[in-house]
Amino acid sequence: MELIIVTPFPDLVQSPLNTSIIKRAQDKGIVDIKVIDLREYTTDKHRQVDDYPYGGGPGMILKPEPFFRVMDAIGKDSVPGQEVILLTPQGSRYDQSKAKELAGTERLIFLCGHYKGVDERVRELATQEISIGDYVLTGGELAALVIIDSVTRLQPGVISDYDSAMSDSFEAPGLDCAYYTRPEDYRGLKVPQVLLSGNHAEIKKWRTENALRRTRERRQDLIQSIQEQVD
Ligand code: 6GU
Repeated sequence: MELIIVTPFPDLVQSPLNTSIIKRAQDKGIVDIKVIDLREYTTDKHRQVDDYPYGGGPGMILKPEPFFRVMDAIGKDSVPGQEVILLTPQGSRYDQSKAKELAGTERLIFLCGHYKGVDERVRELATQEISIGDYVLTGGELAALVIIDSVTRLQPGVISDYDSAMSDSFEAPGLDCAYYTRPEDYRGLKVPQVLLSGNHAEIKKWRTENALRRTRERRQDLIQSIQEQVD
């Protein structure tokens, strides 16, 4: 899978991409991640990527030309089934089912918005617009990283224990249960006895109940949508 981030701030994404599981996925050749500096696709000597909005008002707007020139360079339709994603708080909200859908795409191109926004014509280049939640970020880079992380871990061979991914919160129909590792007793905080029992049926039952209780306490909205799926 090919992942391309187009941004005026390439430094912002480098360290997360070169660490831990995402780095290993690249080293194994499972994902190929490229970062394109939007400034390299400007034509003026100041390499300016933003400008004042027509009609006035506060804030700067990302200019259309650098984005169009990047897309000319990487081939707008060169990969069948590719998706061009504009990251914006106005996009549709990202979730695990969207992650699964995008995980099956041959090539994803991320266009990162910044400042007050992007020139409306940049939307012509995108096949979809995504937001990662109802809050405002300074730019689309962190959102692109969130999506890249979540689709990369779904690629076969990235996470060694497939079962570990499938029991995650949102893969299983609610939140995940609590986990413990050694020591058994840390400063008086004890591991539930059942997990030390070796009784696999009892452990499974405890985990199911623990997960359900958490979901009820923390995410009533999820209980409702699970209920609606059953009804
Ligand atoms: Cl994709 N971009 C920005 N700037 N803010 C956001 C977002 C994206 N998703 C949530 N907030």
